[in-house]
Amino acid sequence: MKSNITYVRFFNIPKTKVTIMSNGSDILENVKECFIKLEGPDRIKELTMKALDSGVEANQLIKAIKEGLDEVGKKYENSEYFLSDLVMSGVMASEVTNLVKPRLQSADSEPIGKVLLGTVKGDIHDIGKNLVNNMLTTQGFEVIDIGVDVSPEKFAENIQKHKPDILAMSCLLTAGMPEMSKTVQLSKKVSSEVKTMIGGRPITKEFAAEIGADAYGRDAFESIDLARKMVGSTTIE
Ligand code: B12
Repeated sequence: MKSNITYVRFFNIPKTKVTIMSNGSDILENVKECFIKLEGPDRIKELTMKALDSGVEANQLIKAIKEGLDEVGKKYENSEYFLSDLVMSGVMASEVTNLVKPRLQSADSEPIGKVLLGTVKGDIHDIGKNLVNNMLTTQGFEVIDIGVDVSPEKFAENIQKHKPDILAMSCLLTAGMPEMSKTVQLSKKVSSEVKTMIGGRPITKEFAAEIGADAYGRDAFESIDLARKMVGSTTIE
């Protein structure tokens, strides 16, 4: 049975020992460890700043937080962590992405394509979606992010309103997958031109093919290549 007792955990948890950081991989291990032990926003900010100051690249940090969050997810699945722990991991991840964002390469002035982005109906997870937004924006796309818990109808309305080249959807809950399917079908009804790109933890290439989506992206980095291909852009390497 899950209980609120876990709130105490944030304050009692022993910190990972402060390693004298000799290289990037030590720091990245500490970042991952900090997530697994849920040491809190202040500690993760401190580690992220140290990592960035030591020349660790933004994409390596993003990979480390993903690995840390995967472990948190496993602990939640095993009832070792509770919902409040998931909330804490989300807060910590947002701290890292806020610090990392300015270090990502900034875009040229002319957008190379327009992307409508959102998380599907019933799903409020937005860390992965926000990473996709950051990646595409910094690589020269105009991204219209309509948030989380977006119904198929709201996606369709926004396709008609903004006329994007690409509809990008994120889904972290298996229960959200039918909504993704409905949205793909509806998007085809309202636009013969918009291409669909989907991603998120339970999503696979096979699922994308099954629901008629144009592409599946494993991570935010892959969304860049997929989006470029979709708009036929060869201008940015
Ligand atoms: C943090 C978290 C939360 C936070 C979210 C905070 C936030 N602002 O997003 C909170 C606490 C709110 C939360 C709530 C819930 N959660 Co939660 N959560 C997580 C956790 C630990 C991490 C998710 C995450 O952000 N990962 C890091 C990001 C970077 O990864 P990502 O989103 O997958 O994105 C990457 C790729 O998938 C890809 N990607 C993502 N989107 C897209 C889109 C495109 C177009 C492309 C190309 C790529 C792409 O790129 C990203 C990497 O670069 C996961 C466990 C896990 N391992 O995923 C559980 C998890 C997703 N949650 C789970 C559950 C069950 C819930 C709750 C139902 C719990 C509850 N009892 O209430 C609620 C659901 C609320 C709702 N209606 O949505 C389950 C889902 C199980 C399932 N199969 O459905 C998981 C898997 C935990 C578990 N192992 O049980 N959660």
